[in-house]
Amino acid sequence: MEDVKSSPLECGVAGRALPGFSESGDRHVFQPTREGALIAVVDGLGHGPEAAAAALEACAMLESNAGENVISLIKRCHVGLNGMRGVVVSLASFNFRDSLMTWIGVGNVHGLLLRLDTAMTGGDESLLLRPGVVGSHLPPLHASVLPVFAGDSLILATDGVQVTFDHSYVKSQPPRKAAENLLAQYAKGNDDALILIARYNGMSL
Ligand SMILES: [Mn+2]
Repeated sequence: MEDVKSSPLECGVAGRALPGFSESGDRHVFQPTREGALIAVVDGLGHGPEAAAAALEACAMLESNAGENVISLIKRCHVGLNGMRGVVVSLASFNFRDSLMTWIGVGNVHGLLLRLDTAMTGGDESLLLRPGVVGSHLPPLHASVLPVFAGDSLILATDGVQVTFDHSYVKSQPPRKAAENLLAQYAKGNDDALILIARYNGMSL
């Protein structure tokens, strides 16, 4: 008999550029690391090609250094974006063996960890966002470390998405489908928009 192993982290993304523009300044990263995976959502300030170029540059730096600490990653992007548009970014680094997530947000990329079992785990968690712009002015950097449990979902969404949606909906849908449906329903239409949903499945034996 063959074992069916599910991936420890299942990621679904939906995004769209501001109508009239071909490139979105909202980008994401889903990069495996030695210990787990790095997830990021980046929003280049404004919209159009310059916003997209800055966001792509930030994502490239995050992808090639994904195993670094999230605070080091923010600093690296801050220095690397010198001379370009700034970006706002939220990062989450997963350690699968220890079932831990370390997250940090600079600017206004909304972050929520939706618990499958709120009674057992103490409830949903919101990412504390510190005002600032990576590449322009950084706030004091503090990251939080949280335990994650199988079935928990991480939601990251840019400010082009109205984030007042019914989060319980996310639990009943595969991540990609949930992201697509939420974007279709809640994209504001006056900015680039991106929503990422990552479901933690844990390490199956
Ligand atoms: Mn935006």
